[in-house]
Amino acid sequence: MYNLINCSFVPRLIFKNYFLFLFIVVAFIVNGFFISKIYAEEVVGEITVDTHWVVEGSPYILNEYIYVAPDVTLTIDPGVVVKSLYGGLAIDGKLEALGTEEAPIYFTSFYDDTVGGDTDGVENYCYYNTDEEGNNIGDEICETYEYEPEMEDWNSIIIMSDGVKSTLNNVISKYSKDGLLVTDGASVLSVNFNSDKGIALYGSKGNSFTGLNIPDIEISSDSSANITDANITSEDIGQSSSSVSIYGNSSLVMNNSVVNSNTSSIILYNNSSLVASDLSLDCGGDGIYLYSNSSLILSDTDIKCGVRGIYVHSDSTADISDVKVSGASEAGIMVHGNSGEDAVKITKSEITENENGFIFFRSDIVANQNSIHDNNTSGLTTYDSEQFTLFNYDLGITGITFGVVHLVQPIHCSHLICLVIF
Ligand SMILES: [Ca+2]
Ligand SMILES: [Ca+2]
Repeated sequence: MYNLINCSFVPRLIFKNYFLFLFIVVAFIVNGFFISKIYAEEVVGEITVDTHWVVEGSPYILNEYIYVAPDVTLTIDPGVVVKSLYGGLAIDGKLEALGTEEAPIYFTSFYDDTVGGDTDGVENYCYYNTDEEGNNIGDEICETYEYEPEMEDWNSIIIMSDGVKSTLNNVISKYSKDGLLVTDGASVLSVNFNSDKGIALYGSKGNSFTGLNIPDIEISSDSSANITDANITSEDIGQSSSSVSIYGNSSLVMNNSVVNSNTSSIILYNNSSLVASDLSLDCGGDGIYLYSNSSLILSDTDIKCGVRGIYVHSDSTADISDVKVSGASEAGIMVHGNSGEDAVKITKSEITENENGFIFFRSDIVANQNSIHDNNTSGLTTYDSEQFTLFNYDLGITGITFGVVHLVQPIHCSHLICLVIF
């Protein structure tokens, strides 16, 4: 059963006239005249009672923002296809998008023929060839044109119901303008969300995403999220400053995930935090860049980024262990201007094949059991007059500039000397 109270079979005037005509003609051709099956159901206006979208009513067509009122639940069954041109979903109630791995739910362009049938039909156009005087030559020539889907064909899914947790399971979103926005105290519990546009969490706490395939995510304005098994990959150059942005008193816990882009992987600032493990970061800018009272706890991570692997400054803190950092043109790890006691701890990590391995100044650091080796210009650079103690398993440090650095080999590194520099 499906609820028709808020639905209409009458396509709106938003369609061009020929489009409306084709819509009806194609529907009749495919379904036959007066066969009860609905070819495509357009949804208009507000949804004000609990509503259930089912496969039999699919694809559902949205050509404007469909508003789901407070205390109202829109439930979408596995396998349902939602197509849109210029429209979207604005959830002020609750969205229960309950796709399965076998039958995901699609949100896509009205022009997308690959799922939910050929909803847009084809455009027919006819013309004559003419001579130099403009006279028609020969018979009328008729051809058809197929509209192909493009990015930004429709708007977004906005979830904005204060205190309500919506579900997005096995949802595939394509060709939207703004992806998924969760805001105003709403939150999302999601398993397998796949989108060619990113996610924005704004004033949204307690989100959970397991199995996430998106180009970028922005977490801001007192938001929080837990992300596991994500692939955050963007092929667009310069689309955003980073793949993952966390700012404005926001926090992210991220595990077992991959972040790839031409820009920076993860940026956090303005009193924000990241707790992460088992990450693989491959990027053109900075791997993890934190500043302005932000904090990082990071373990079991491989960072291969073009400018800096990890960059910590402006009264931030970092606790880094079992991390490998390589490939940076400036520094594997750069730390400065963090006033807290033991502000930055780096243990059991390998910093190798960067231009400079580890650069620090005006920060209290604890670094031990690290391997800093085979960096191009220097293994270690500090501009401070204070004394630091670093315990290294590997003294393959090619340069130490300025400052007072106290390097001590642990006992079981017998092939290396104990080095003290003043
Ligand atoms: Ca098409
Ligand atoms: Ca078509």
